[in-house]
Amino acid sequence: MTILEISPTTLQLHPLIRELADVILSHWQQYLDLSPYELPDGLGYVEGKLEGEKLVIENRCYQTPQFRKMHLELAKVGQGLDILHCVMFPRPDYSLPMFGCDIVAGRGAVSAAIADLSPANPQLTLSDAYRQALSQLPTPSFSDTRDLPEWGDIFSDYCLFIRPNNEVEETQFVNRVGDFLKIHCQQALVSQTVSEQQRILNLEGQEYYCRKQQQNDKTRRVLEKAFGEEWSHKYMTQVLFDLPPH
Ligand code: BLA
Repeated sequence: MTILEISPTTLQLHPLIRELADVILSHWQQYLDLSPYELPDGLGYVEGKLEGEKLVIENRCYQTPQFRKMHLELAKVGQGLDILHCVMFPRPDYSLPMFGCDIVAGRGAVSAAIADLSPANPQLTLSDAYRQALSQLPTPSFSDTRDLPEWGDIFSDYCLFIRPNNEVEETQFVNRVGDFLKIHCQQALVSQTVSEQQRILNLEGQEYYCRKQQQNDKTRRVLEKAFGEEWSHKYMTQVLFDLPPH
């Protein structure tokens, strides 16, 4: 097992983002055999200006035998907007869903907290093993659930999309994402490689997922204001949601 030094963030972030980042990194370290993954063109740490405010992005990225790329991004826009973004891209030789998570906190309050294990196959279905494990989890209750955007057909029935209203709900969110990660890591460790035919279907599923995520105008707008159109297009298609190589 490789021991990787994971440095704590230097950014001042909303406590929910800090807690969730810790939960994600500790699950990765506890369950998986991490090696570094280099993002293209020194895109590990970037700074830009959004309407005169500094946008700072810190990336951590790893790979394992089952995952091509596990990306955790923490971003801060001036004093007003903190963002956590995380995606685990499975290697297409394994039939595993995509873990994805996004938290957006503006001026102290979290406006969006979303987490899912999203199917990555043309049928858009989770395997029986995942359904079985997910259905055993306690049912959370949140006062403010939000509607998915129109590109959101990629998300599973288990997708959480909420605006947490207090610390109890924030803790419930973090715990449930921890449950998702534990199930995902445990399933990944026992998963077997698939046939070439299934591998192609898994690739198609991941491509569909990425193309849909690339349609998120809210993410694009934040990036474009700070870094311009060309840079943002490259960042969304090569760093956040790059298509897996064939
Ligand atoms: C929403 N994402 C948002 C919003 C912003 C960002 C500002 C709007 C918040 C709100 O409506 O309250 C911004 N997110 C970012 C930026 C980055 C980012 C700048 O990750 C990166 C630098 N997005 C993801 C992943 C998922 C995701 C992995 O990156 C899900 C697994 C979902 N974000 C997601 C969804 C919305 C959102 C579904 C709501 C979009 C909408 O309502 O139109």
